[in-house]
Amino acid sequence: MTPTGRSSRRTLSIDDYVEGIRKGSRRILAQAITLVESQHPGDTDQAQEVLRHLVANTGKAHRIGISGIPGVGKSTLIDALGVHLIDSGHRVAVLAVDPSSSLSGGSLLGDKSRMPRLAAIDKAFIRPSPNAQSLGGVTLRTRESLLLCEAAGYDVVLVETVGVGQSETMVANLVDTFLLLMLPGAGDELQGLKKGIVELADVIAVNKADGDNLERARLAQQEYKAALHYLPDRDQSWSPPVLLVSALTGAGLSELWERLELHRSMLEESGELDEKRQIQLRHWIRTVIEERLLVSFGSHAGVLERLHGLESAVAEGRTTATTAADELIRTFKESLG
Ligand SMILES: Nc1nc2c(ncn2[C@@H]2O[C@H](COP(=O)(O)OP(=O)(O)OP(=O)(O)O)[C@@H](O)[C@H]2O)c(=O)[nH]1
Ligand SMILES: [Mg+2]
Repeated sequence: MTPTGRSSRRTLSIDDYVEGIRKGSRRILAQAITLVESQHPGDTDQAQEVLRHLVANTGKAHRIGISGIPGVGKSTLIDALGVHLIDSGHRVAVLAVDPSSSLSGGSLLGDKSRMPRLAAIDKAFIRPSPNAQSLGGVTLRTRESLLLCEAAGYDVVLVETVGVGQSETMVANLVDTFLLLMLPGAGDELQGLKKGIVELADVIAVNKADGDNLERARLAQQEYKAALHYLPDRDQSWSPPVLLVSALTGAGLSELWERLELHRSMLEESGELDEKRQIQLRHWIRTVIEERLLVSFGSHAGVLERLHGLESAVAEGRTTATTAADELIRTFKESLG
């Protein structure tokens, strides 16, 4: 973050943020998200104050997670779907959760250059993944950014995340509908069939069903449909459809949107939406507590003082890892006294 960036944000008051977002200003929304993403304690307090004022204006959007292995076409699909939605009167925001961004220092997910058509439209708002310390941190920031987008009047929020590791589980925990993109013909294992990602999916779409790929896409569709039968029934009222789409040609996109909307209306009508969001809120509180506790534990002077010695003791076989961990926790707790 540049020093000028910080000082220009500083000139905004809580009211400026709150009013600006309520009026739907993209510029102020972007600045508020920067505030939410900031690790600076002063910014955190201000961000929470802004969120407290806006929380009553949140909750109305259809929150959709979009996952799938790198290169499956998430950004291209978001670009095409986003334009389609805006044409039919929606306001679309795109956020991203990238677990690798904390390592690489830069984020590819949510990159505007991968969504050129949507990025050129005023009614769309696109935000790349924050570079936070941990996946938990990235997801927490994204959840708060999502609330800010809702308060700014976006009625569809698309969250792009890569289908490797734990990020899709975290994203499934902050959306209403989880869309999993698959490739025609790539191995099941590669695509997470065996890793439990498919269990999270509310809708599955085989992308790149175009040109020479079409036949293989149809085969993949049949395979995934068959594979879904072997999964335990997680939900009586909804069985995930497996669709064919082409983000490139736009084929199948209207049907995809119909299914996504159908899933959301099923949630609303059955009362599951409220239930789901309640569970997500509880999960959110726990994640914040874990994040906060880990940070204060990890920076606690007494803990740091003893850490090295205890690590050596474990390495040399003089004590066990659990005993060492318990001692550190005792040191931490005593200081809370
Ligand atoms: N033929 C064909 N190519 C596609 C389609 N969708 C995406 N592609 C191409 O696939 C490549 C990867 O697309 P992206 O949208 O960047 O994929 P992604 O899943 O967002 O990738 P990461 O963000 O890196 O995880 C690009 O070259 C796209 O042009 C499609 O429906 N058909
Ligand atoms: Mg992408």
